[in-house]
Amino acid sequence: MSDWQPTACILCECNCGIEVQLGGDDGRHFARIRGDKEHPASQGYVCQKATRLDHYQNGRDRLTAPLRRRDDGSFEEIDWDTAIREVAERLAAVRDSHGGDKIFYYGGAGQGNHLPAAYAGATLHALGAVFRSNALAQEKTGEFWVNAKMFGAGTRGDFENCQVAVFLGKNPWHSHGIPRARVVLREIARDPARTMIVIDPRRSETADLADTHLQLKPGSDAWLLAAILGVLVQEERVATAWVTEHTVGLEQILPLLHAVPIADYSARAGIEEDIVRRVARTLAEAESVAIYEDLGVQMNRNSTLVSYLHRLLVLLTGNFANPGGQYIATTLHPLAMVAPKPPKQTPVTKSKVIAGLVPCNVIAEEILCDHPDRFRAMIVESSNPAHSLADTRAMREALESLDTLVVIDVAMTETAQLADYVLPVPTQYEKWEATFFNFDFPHNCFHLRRPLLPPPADLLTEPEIHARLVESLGAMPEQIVSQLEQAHAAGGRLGLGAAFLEVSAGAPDLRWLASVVLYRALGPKLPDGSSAAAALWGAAHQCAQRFPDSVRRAGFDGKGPMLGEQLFDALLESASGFVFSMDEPVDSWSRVRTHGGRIQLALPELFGQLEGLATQAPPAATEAFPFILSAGERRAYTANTIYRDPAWRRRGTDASLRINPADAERLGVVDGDLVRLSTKRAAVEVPVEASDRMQPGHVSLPNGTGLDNQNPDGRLERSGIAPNDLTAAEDRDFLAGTPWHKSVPARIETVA
Ligand SMILES: Nc1nc2c(c(=O)[nH]1)N[C@H]1C(S)=C(S)[C@@H](COP(=O)(O)OP(=O)(O)OC[C@H]3O[C@@H](n4cnc5c(=O)[nH]c(N)nc54)[C@H](O)[C@@H]3O)O[C@H]1N2
Ligand SMILES: Nc1nc2c(c(=O)[nH]1)N[C@H]1C(S)=C(S)[C@@H](COP(=O)(O)OP(=O)(O)OC[C@H]3O[C@@H](n4cnc5c(=O)[nH]c(N)nc54)[C@H](O)[C@@H]3O)O[C@H]1N2
Ligand code: SF4
Ligand SMILES: [Mo]
Repeated sequence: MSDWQPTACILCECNCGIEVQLGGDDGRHFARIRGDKEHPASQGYVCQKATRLDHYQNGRDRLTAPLRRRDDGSFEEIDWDTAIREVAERLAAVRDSHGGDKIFYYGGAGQGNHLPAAYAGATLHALGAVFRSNALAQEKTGEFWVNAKMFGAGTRGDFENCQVAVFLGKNPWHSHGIPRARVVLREIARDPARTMIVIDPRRSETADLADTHLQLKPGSDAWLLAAILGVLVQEERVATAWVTEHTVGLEQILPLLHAVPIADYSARAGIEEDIVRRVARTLAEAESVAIYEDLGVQMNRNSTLVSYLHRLLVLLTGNFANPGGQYIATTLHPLAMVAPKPPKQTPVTKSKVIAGLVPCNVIAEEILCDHPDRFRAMIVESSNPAHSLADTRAMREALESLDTLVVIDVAMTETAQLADYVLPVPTQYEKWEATFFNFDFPHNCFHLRRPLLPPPADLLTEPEIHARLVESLGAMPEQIVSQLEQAHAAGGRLGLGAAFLEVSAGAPDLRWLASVVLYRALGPKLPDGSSAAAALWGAAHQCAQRFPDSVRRAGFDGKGPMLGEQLFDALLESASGFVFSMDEPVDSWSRVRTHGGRIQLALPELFGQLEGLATQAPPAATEAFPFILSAGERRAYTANTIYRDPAWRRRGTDASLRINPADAERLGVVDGDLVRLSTKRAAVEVPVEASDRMQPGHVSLPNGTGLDNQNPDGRLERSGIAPNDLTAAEDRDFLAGTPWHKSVPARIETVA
């Protein structure tokens, strides 16, 4: 067996540091995996899912050569030169006859690999493509919109240090999202001076540890949060001095919150008024409160409103830029793709484009029509929208109707099966990779991972694919590349930096092509084949310029451009990741970008929805659909569609429909029985599992199940339920367009 090699788990945004020993017959298997104690964020922590990573590295449906679809629908292998040339020609033809804005880009990153997104912007620019999206636009765009309006930046809660922790539609025990989640949760639960509040219709594993579990009715969060805010205002518990000093707009929201009927809204959420009042007082009196909202509310009714009410709770109790409250993190590389800005609205449905992203729930509609501005071609990279987006039937139909679909992936996914060209890449353990999910506080970390083993075949990395596509499209500024090479030969990276600034002045487009230009000019000079890190060089300099004090506190002392150089060196050399910045809570103030550094409390775009709660009701049982289905729960053995082999899931019940025991009894079903689960969109058969975690009337399906694996004879075989067969794209937030997956009206019938 080989030595332990450091890398990271790629299954969730935490990207815990791990160490791997290779072994097996061919030396290509992950024989042993353990947490990496040297990793500055995870410190040796891992959850049970990471030990199965061989199911990814040596996974089902692996691609080993570029594929082209034949007229009869089957695929044939082609060489890379043909693949790159034909993909470039087909996309250029769409651009030339219909305009580059008809080419739509989806993905660019998964839970563990964000370098594709750092390079893909260059391809988009070369094609004149502007519209793009990814999974963030089916979960986080409502939250992004609210944060942008209120703070001009993203906020996170400091759960290591908070006195009161609130998890709102978030189950960190299984889904993580904060480093060393289970350790942090246990610490809060054990400490009598700290309080944990969980808002979840299900008694989640996190709720087991909570001091207070608000087991509300599914989809009723807006009423509950409005009631809590109503208490703060009506009992005069608002941190008025703090709010007056730091925010604007209080006078606009006070009347709305004075008008909230607390008893009525508490009842609509299914929570006793006394408990709602007690929770509001706990939040008002706490030294610090950190709140984490996630899919339970973001994929649900009134989601953007809930994101807003969440921020009002934080702010009316003065919990921003205080120790243990919310903060704005430093960034080494932005999460958003570096690409030309799209228009504010989508071409066909005129939906709001937030953070540069088209709402996922309108993508099929933007394709399946005869509108002259419809999307006609698509590049999908590191994503599986034919499985992960709402309404799979419509999504598949849309993908099939495209003039050209190009998929860049490691595996033959449900989306790749529909492609015209499939471009295979090395796994995340066969190349240099990194993620931009770096939001930690007070110390923020970055981890550039080294390859553990070479790819099994002639595969190109994403940076190489994008560089070649740009070249094939004739858009690579070759002269600038050679100027930069010469500058590097004469003056190293500092010389290259000076030359880059000089040429940028005369070439405004260069910023969009910078990644591939640096990949060609600087990449080959970087150590150990780390050319994919070239795009991070500029990012390290920007980080040093934007956050010099935080970077210095992390132990870097260079002057001028040397600070950025030091950061980049540390990035290349720290095989287990490194701390690039060290913050103080007050640093968040310098990152607020609204109203002269004051936070904007009033978002009039949402006032109508807030007032509208009075005349609406949370989703309720009807005769046709007596159950509310949450389609896509994170469980012990789910991991999006990153693991394609169902055998990785050793606990079979992780793929079943969970139902309250009394409901199961009423239906006359026991664990393992198949039931017919119907929504307005479709019906499927699924095994049930009775669970007292579920409240009566609420049922839950896992996420990531129901993949179509290829059998050795080429036939596809489905295992489990694909949740988006059951969901409908039109059930979405009025503002952000995010789906209502967590409260789908459903019916359950027994099957013979
Ligand atoms: N094990 C595992 N971990 C993962 C992933 C995975 O696939 N598997 N995926 C990762 C990704 S991509 C993401 S985005 C995160 C998501 O992480 P989470 O958002 O924590 O995951 P979910 O289980 O989808 O939803 C969280 C909770 O919302 C609750 N919920 C359902 N309906 C409602 C409601 O009406 N109101 C409220 N308040 N809560 C409700 C559910 O009962 C559930 O406990 O997880 C990440 N981590
Ligand atoms: N109904 C319902 N639907 C949901 C959810 C839900 O809760 N309910 N959750 C949603 C959420 S929050 C998310 S984030 C999405 C996730 O859905 P997607 O964003 O579509 O992505 P993943 O399922 O994470 O799949 C990642 C893809 O990347 C590929 N891949 C792995 N490594 C590499 C690599 O190195 N390079 C390239 N190019 N590709 C690679 C994998 O083979 C896989 O195809 O699912 C969403 N869908
Ligand atoms: S928390 Fe678990 S799934 Fe997430 S990165 Fe760490 S080991 Fe992987
Ligand atoms: Mo996600």
